[in-house]
Amino acid sequence: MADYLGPAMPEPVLSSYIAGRWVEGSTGELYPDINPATGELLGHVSVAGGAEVDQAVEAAQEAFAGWRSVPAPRRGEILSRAAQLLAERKEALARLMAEEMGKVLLEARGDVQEAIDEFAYMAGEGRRMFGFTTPSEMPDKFACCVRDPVGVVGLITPWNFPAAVPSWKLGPALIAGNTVVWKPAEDTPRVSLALALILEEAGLPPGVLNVVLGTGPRAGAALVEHPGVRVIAFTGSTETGTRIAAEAARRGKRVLLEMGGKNAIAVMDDADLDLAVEGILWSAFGTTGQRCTSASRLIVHRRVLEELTERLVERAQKLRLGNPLADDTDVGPVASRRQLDRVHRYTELGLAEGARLLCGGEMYREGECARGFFYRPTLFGDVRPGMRVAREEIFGPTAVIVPCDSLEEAIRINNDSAYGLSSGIYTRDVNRAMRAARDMTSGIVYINHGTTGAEVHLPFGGTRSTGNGHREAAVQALDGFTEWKTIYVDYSGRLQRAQIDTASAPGRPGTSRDVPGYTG
Ligand code: UN1
Repeated sequence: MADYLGPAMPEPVLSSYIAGRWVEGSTGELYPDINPATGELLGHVSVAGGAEVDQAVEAAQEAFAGWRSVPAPRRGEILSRAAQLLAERKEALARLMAEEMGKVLLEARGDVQEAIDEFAYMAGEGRRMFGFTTPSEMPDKFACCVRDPVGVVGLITPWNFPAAVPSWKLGPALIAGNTVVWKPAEDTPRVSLALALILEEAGLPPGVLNVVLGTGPRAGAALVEHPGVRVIAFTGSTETGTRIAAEAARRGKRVLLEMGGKNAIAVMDDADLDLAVEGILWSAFGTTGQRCTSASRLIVHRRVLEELTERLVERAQKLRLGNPLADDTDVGPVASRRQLDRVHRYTELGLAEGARLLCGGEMYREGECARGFFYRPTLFGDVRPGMRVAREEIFGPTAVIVPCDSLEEAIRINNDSAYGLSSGIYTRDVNRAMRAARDMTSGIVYINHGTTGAEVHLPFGGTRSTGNGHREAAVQALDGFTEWKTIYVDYSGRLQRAQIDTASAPGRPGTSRDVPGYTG
């Protein structure tokens, strides 16, 4: 761990990292960094406030001119090196992540791998960053469009994907030539600092990426309000995202939002049930149900309802809860006491709403899990689409089964949601599959696959309250972090008036001007 944070890291109290230096929080407060599997104290965080945000924005502003002028392919080389360093340290970083937020090692490795993929992909963008050229309506005039960085961007990221999700924002922001102030989640300060230090080791000049460790209400709010920050990119709850959007609108900022989900998997009566069971377990209980893309609604055709339910319950009960660092652990803890309480409140709500608890529904405190924040994988049956457990994001190992009678009904239930991130459907009928792909109105649709597992070179994001129209990852992510600049080059050597001197268009009535080669 110390290797990661560098010899100068003032462990066990973690500080913000601004312009290449450790900066203690001026609030004078500390909060504990806790291992959710064991309850063990990993250290403390020195809480940054508005003063550190000001300092970080200033550092990013100072670094901007230099970073912007580094050719994009060179910036790409730095990202490429970062990808390489991450690959070399994948195991150690994954362990750090498992310790800090409880993701099982297999998935923590996947999280780091996604960051590796994203940096490698965005490194290539440094040699593309395509704009376009198009003919001018005037003779002897050239027209093209290029992407420009916007300036200082503010990133606010969640604890559930502490490497992958930040990389989706850092990759495009940095390759495009922006400088960054990043406020990572309170629960994952170590992984965040480790990632930032790797980028610096790869060659990022000081001040290009600044990490502010603070709370949402203080550091996050200060970042959103800061006049020097042009773009805010946020992943987190819909409630916070909506507040950020309102504040950003008042200040004329661009805001990129990636918020909640209530993702559904539909299972038709012709589905391969073996495959569906595997996909559902992985999507509902993988990452302890704490992915934005986790499946928390299962829309099941009545003809296979009984069989599928039985098989799911049997398998869910066999999932092994335990230390995320152990190879045979299937499900780790939820990330914090706060999350644990939230998940349990939804169990109580489901029971109160009249849903049938099929398995789970309680905390798990046996053996090595005694002191951690573990919750048994939970399934509810007899759920109607209108129940709150079928409508609200729980963000934990809980899925509800909603019966349906047809493909059309499954699609209708899927779409009738405040959210629209990811949907899946299991069917062997290609016609049904294609109709679902066409009519499911989420940002991502999987055929014969669960709802998780997005790849970095395809756009990621959702419809309705999941987002605000932007996409992360893939080339589309550049749209959030760049301004289009249109460049006209007039090489005629005389005044040419667009829209006025229309004689250059044969057959078009207008002012006759001396157009070489044209005698109209
Ligand atoms: C998230 O939960 O915020 O598709 C991201 C997936 C992962 C990313 C999830 N590749 O589930």
